[in-house]
Amino acid sequence: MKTALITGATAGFGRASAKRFVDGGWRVVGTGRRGDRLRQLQEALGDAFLPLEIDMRDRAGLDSLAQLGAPWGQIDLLLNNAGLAPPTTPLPDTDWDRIDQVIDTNITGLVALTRALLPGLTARKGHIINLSSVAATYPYKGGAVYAGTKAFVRQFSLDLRCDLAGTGVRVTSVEPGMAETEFTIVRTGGDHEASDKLYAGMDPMTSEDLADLFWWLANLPPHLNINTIELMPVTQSWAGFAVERK
Ligand code: NDP
Ligand code: 8X3
Repeated sequence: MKTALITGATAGFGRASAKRFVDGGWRVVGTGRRGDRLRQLQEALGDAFLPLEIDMRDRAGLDSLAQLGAPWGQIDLLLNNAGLAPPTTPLPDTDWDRIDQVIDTNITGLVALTRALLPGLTARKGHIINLSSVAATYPYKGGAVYAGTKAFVRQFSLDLRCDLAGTGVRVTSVEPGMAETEFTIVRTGGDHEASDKLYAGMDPMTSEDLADLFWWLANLPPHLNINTIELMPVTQSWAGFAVERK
């Protein structure tokens, strides 16, 4: 029986992935800050799911994940999924605490957890799937901090592969476009109307779409590494450059 550690299992991609992997016969350790959500998930998924209330900004909490005993500590897949975005307001108008929280969660927490788990993942020839975004590649107004963190995640993933050459550990950067989760509700500080409007009539990707992708990646033959994978709903594509005219 294989084991996945999924960060951010209380909502969106992470929650759907916990279900997908438990349904597929894996053991799943799921983390997040909302303990009530984690407990609900354990009630739904049963003994194959271990809920651990851990904030990605709590270094000691992240380190404790490397000390889990067997079988939960025998991690084959680290799904670095937890993440969030600050509002798309101009940078000087964006609250510093929101910016700090995003950088700390999306970058520092992800690196700290990966570093803590690498010895075990190396011993087991495991797999690391990191959540980047299309925002890492395509700039948009108000995206600077969020997109910057996701560009970091993409490059971190690629460079980590160099360090891991010869170990058999796989690393994949997943770069999704628009998927309807709690992402925009969190980004806007709880504005459900803004979130509904953003996804209205455009058939966005779902958390289950992403969970299926992670499942596929995790079950590829061990000689194969998908370095990066970018995906969007069919209804999403690119706009042109912004040009100033006199
Ligand atoms: P959701 O807001 O639905 O879920 C985010 C998850 O991250 C929650 O479980 C939340 O748990 C967890 N999380 C956030 N901050 C922390 C923290 N400090 N400590 C622990 N857990 C934390 O968003 P998505 O499912 O959409 O996002 C998942 C990932 O996918 C993110 O990295 C996001 O940037 C990325 N992504 C999302 C896209 C989209 O369109 N939805 C597109 C591209 C990438 P809790 O609040 O309980 O702590
Ligand atoms: C989330 C997708 O396009 O809102 O990573 O930045 S986007």
